[in-house]
Amino acid sequence: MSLENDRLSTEELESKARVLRRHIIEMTTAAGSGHPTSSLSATEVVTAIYFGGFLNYRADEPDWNERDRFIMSKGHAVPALYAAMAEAGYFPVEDLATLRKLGSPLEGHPNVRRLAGIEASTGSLGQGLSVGLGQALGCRVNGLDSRVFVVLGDGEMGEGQVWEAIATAHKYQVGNLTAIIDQNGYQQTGATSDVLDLTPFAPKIESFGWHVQTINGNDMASVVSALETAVGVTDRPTAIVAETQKGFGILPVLEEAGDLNFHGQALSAEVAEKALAHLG
Ligand SMILES: Cc1ncc(C[n+]2csc(CCOP(=O)(O)OP(=O)(O)O)c2C)c(N)n1
Ligand SMILES: [Mg+2]
Repeated sequence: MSLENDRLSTEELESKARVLRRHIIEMTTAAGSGHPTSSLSATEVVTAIYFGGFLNYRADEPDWNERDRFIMSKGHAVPALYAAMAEAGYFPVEDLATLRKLGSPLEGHPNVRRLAGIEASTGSLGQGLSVGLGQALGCRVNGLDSRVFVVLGDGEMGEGQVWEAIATAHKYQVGNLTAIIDQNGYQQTGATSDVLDLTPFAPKIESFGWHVQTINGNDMASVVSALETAVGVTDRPTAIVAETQKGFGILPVLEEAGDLNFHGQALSAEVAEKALAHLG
C-alpha cells in the first residue's frame, strides 16, 4: 500500500518527539491532572508510528476504510496520542489545552465516540490488545491491507485478558497486528517488578508463536528499526518490548522532585517550567 503521510528522518522524528513532549507537559499541567510520565515513556514509539511512515492515515478523513489503526491500550497515556494527532492535523493544536475540561472531546482517556481518529475507548487496562486483534481480523476478512498497532503498559501486562489475546492472535496467525509493550519499570503503586514481575516478556510472548524484538524504546533509531522489522513480518503477530524510562526526557527534573514514577499527577506550574526548560 502506498503511504499517504510524510516519512520523517530519525533526526526529524527526534525533534517531533520533543514537540510532543512539550505538548504533554503543557496540556497536563493546564488540566491540573493526567499522566505525563506514562505519556513521556511512550513518546518515541508514538512519534515513530505516526510520523515515521508506519501508520497510514488521513487526518482529514479519519474513517478512511483502508487506514491502519493505532490503539493506546494504556489509555491513561493518551496525552501522547492527542499530541501526535494534533501535530498530524486531526484537530487544532490549540485544542490540546482543553484536555480533561468538561465538554472537551479530549477526555482523560480516549473515547471513540467523542474524537474522530480514536480507534478504541480504553482506560480500563487489559482490553486494547483484544480490540486490536478483532480489528486486525476484521481488516483481513474485508480484504484490507491494514495493520493494527497497540501500545500496552508493563503493569497492564498483568491483566489476564492480554494473554488471551496473545494466544488467540497466534491461533489465527494474525500477521497484521503489532503490540508494543512500554516496559518503563513502574505501574501505579510502584515498581512493576514488585507488583507482578512478568519479565522477561520476550521469551513468554515468543513461546506463544509471536515474532518478538526487545529494544531501547527511548532511542528513536532503535524504535524505527524495530518497527521496520515488525511491519515486514506478515505471517504471524509481532511484538516489540520497548525498554523505556517513565518520564523520559525530564528525568533530572523528576529526580529533583523526588519521585521517578510520578504516576497520575500533573507537574505543578513551577516544575513544568523547569521540565520545559530542560527539554529546550
Ligand atoms: C483494569 C484497571 N485496573 C486498574 C487501573 C488503574 N490504573 C491506572 S494506570 C495504572 C498503572 C498502569 O501501569 P502500566 O501499565 O505499567 O502503565 P504506565 O503508567 O507505567 O505507563 C493503573 C493500575 C486501570 N486503569 N484499569
Ligand atoms: Mg509501566
